Amino acid sequence: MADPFYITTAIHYPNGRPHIGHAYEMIAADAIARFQRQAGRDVLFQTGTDEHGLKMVQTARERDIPVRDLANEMSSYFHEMADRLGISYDRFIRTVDEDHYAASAAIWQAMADAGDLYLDRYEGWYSVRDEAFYDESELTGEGDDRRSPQGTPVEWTAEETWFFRLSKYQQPLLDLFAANPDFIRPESRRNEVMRFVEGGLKDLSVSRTSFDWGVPVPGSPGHVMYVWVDALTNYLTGIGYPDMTGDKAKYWPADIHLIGKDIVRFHAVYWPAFLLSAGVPLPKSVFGHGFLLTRGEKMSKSVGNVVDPMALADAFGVDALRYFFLRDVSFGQDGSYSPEAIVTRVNAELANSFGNLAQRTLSFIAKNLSGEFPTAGTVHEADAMLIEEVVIACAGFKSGFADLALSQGIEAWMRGVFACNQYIDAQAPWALRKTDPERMNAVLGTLVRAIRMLAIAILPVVPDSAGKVLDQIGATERDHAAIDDDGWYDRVAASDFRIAPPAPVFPRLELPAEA
Ligand code: ME8
Repeated sequence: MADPFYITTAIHYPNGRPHIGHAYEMIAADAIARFQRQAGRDVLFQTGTDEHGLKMVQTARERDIPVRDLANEMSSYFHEMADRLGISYDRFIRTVDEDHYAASAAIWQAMADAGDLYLDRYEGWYSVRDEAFYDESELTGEGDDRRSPQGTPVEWTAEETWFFRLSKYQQPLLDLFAANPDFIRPESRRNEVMRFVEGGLKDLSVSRTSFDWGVPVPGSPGHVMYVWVDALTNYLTGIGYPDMTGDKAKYWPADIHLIGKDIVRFHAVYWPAFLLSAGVPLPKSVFGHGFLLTRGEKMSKSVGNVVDPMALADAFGVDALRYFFLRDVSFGQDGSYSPEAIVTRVNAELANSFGNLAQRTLSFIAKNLSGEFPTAGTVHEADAMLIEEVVIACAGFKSGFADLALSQGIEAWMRGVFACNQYIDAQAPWALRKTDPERMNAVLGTLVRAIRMLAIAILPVVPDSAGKVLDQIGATERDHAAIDDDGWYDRVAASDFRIAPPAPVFPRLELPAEA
């Protein structure tokens, strides 16, 4: 039985249309999910929308529409975006789903049964934009200009709410971090969270009475759950909680909760505390990726630099966008996006390097060998050396992706592509056609082998285009075991498969006129 692997993205607030940060997170999670499937893991991949809370209520009020209509409309844009970007999710969860209400009620009940919930009066600062409570000491600014650590406005709230005994979990959480250095990654986020917990934890207000757009608190009319309680529970809804014996239960504990750096506290402090209280095993790791900036600046509606990911996909193509994000941004750190940067990166590495390698090689075989794989030839040491470099490049990709060092993984892969291009220039098969056809055969065979390995390795990043290259050479097996399958070449060569004149797979990008 394949080893289960459960990866989740944050669920996104559908109070507006998706932006590039949302797209980035989905793409990164998707690449990891695809990679783990190739490695033979039995993957469950969940993404979706986080539809409750005051921010949704207020946005609906501003637009003068029912909040449910806002949620339905906006959630559908996230769902469409996921499909457009080739996100291979198993479930697109919405927190209005019926089973999610059941899971949220169950975790609430389990925390209540543990004696961790009590009624009291909450008075303090709340940021609607962050959907977060803050301690006075965390705020900056004065009077009406008080701001959260994320720079969002805060308002004073006072109401009767349920409290969760978060303070009780301070030491258990510190023990957890000490025993599992990889629970929070990257390291910088881990340090931040440790400092926060060491500073002392106050009990957390976990219900609201001033609005009703949320999951009702069991047995407490007038209270809805604080949006983060139900939001975090989506990860358990996805595996069928509270039934821990059903067909999806094997995926728990989750392997990776992939989220952005601004919500690490919720995932690395509140969530494990809720789970400890409810007696549910803890996820294995939380990874806080960085933020994407537009030309180095924070995206904001008022600055007018919020980028529509669908427009980018239309302008450059989905795979180009995926490649750029995963290659250009060092995973875990902030990254910057600009049309020029996408065009430069994608043209240099995909169009001019890998694309050109495949295109030159395959069209030459289609034209000069009627598409047949050459079987005999004069082998030189350079051939084995190239294959060795490609094997190392694929291994570098794999170890990068296994460690969530995505950009380094792709960089290692690129070294394999460069090695192929050096080889093709040095061996010059086009010239050998007349002078030494036997040597030409060996060179072309080596290149086809190398192209196949590189295309399989890069599939998680550019699934559509790398898939097309593999189609062009009749390579149907695409998991990691296939990379090492030495017999593949001879089997296809012996079959009646022929390489047809290939359509270019990685087009050269142009800067859009308005960019
Ligand atoms: O926080 N670059 O939802 P959200 C990269 N509903 N990532 C970004 C980003 C940017 N510029 N801006 C936001 C929420 N993100 C909650 C999550 S999970 C149980 C509930 C990331 O729509 C952000 O860090 O505000 C988060 O991981 C995700 O997008 C959704 O943000």
